[in-house]
Amino acid sequence: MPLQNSTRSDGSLMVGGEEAAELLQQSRDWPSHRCSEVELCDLGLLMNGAFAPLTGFLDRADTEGVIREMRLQNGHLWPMPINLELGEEEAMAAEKAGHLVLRDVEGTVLAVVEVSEVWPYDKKTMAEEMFGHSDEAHPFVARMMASRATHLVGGRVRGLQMPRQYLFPELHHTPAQLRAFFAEKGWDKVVAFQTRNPMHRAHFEITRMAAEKVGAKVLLHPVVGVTRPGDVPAVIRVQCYQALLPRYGEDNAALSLLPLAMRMAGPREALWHSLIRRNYGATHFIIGRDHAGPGMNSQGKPFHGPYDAQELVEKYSDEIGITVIPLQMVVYDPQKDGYVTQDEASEASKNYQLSGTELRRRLREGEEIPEWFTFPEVSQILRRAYPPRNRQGFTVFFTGLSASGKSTVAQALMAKLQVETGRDVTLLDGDVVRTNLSSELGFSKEHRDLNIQRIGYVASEITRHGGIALCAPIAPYDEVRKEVRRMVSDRGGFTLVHISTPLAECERRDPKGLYAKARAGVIKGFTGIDDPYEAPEDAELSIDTTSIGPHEAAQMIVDHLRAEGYLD
Ligand code: PPS
Repeated sequence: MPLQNSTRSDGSLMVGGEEAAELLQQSRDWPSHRCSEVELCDLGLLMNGAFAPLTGFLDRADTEGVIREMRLQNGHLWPMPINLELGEEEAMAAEKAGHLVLRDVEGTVLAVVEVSEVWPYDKKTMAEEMFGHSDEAHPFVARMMASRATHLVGGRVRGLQMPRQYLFPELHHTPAQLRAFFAEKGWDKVVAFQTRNPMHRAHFEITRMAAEKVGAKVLLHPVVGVTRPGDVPAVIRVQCYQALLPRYGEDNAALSLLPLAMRMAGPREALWHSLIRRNYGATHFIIGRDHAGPGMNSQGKPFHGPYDAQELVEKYSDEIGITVIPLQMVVYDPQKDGYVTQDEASEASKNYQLSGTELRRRLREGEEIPEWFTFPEVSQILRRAYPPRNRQGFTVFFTGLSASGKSTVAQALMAKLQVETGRDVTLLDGDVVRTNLSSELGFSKEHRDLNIQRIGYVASEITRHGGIALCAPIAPYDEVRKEVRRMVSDRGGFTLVHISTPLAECERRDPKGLYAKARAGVIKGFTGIDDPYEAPEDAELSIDTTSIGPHEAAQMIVDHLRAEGYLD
């Protein structure tokens, strides 16, 4: 029986009943691909109709048209390339079979792609055409460049099962469900608000003012898919939105989550967001200052002008099928005890501004968050998520040559911390890790990096859970140490301690006789002898144990942790 086009009139690409059973049966013979985080988001929104009029992943002509002209070959406005990225071998297999089965991380079959085109692509060129640059300070460019894919794959999607949403499943809706909800409620005007941040009072006022201006209800439509690294986790943000919702008053606002993978593409992304909100049934869409902005470039300059997004979307206003409400920044004016647009604000409002960095500092240090900035019910949730430093977990990461004294200082520090804090401390000593977690690894650069990544992963989990991790490997390479710093700092404190005891002293000590063996050529690739050690330039502390004993060294670290606020 030939496969039929079951694209439904609601834009959904789901296949049902016998047809689905047959497709699933056939899929056993076809190659399959585990979707990345971004692909999983894209697939879900293709399948539920949020990306209508797309019926699958774009082929080459559509991809190029979208990147260069923001149009599909059939003339439809569509600004964002939606592709599958594969390695060469996987791509060739998909081309040969003409079908590709898409799975989630656990291996569950979600969809089948009827492969129409497979082509090699150059990531740098694609980034330049799409973003106007290939600056890796841009989070999505960095993601693109880090990908190992070599080919793009296009083809129609036949959906079998929607990707599962574990986080607040009751707050995820298909476009058809949201449209039906608005119709049932008799909400004929709905203004949608996009955000990837917790909502403070300014955001609340923006949405309220926008709704009032056009006589509409509010749809809070935050992105919970892939956002900017370092953003407040979705689980916390959603609780903030839930707490804020009653402020709009009965029957004035709704909350629905959008599992979108943002590209942080500024103006182009604003246009995309508008089309998606139109598909979900919103009649109006707020575009504020620096919409979907990626922050600063590697020269410390903004990637886009603050109102570029509004201007671009304005240009297409006749075509997008949703009315854009461009909004200026609003500020708190103490004289009016309320929020007003910047041009209406009095001089005094200058003293009522709080940057994101300042907010995070106040949260971390347990300081007051003013009510004019954030409603107390929202601050309370943020506080729970950002405990002050003395209640956060932290990692002390030692690096240094063999026999430099890392393990001894780490042991002394562990004892001190246990006594002083009464908390549990985990010591991930280089030698010990190599007998369990990394028992199969040798000392090539690749294996050493893998060893440090594993230690970093365990330390980041301990830190995330509010614990204390001490790591004491040689960790001779700077890049992977920085990777561990990034991994851990996301979740709590990170202190790098360089045990900088010189090679001559380490060799003089030689407690395991390893330097002697290395000098004699019995051990090859020994750090400091015939293998590199990159001394850190970013260490918080540097301690030479030639003349400093372990207890004194441990005390220096305790003093540092206390000064940083991690210890009472
Ligand atoms: S690394 O580079 O961070 O992965 O090294 P690490 O896991 O800390 O392991 C270092 C311990 O292994 C022993 N050893 C060697 N060290 C360096 N180079 C070579 N080739 C080597 N072969 C074995 C050595 O005892 C190290 O322990 P410490 O405690 O540092 O002396």
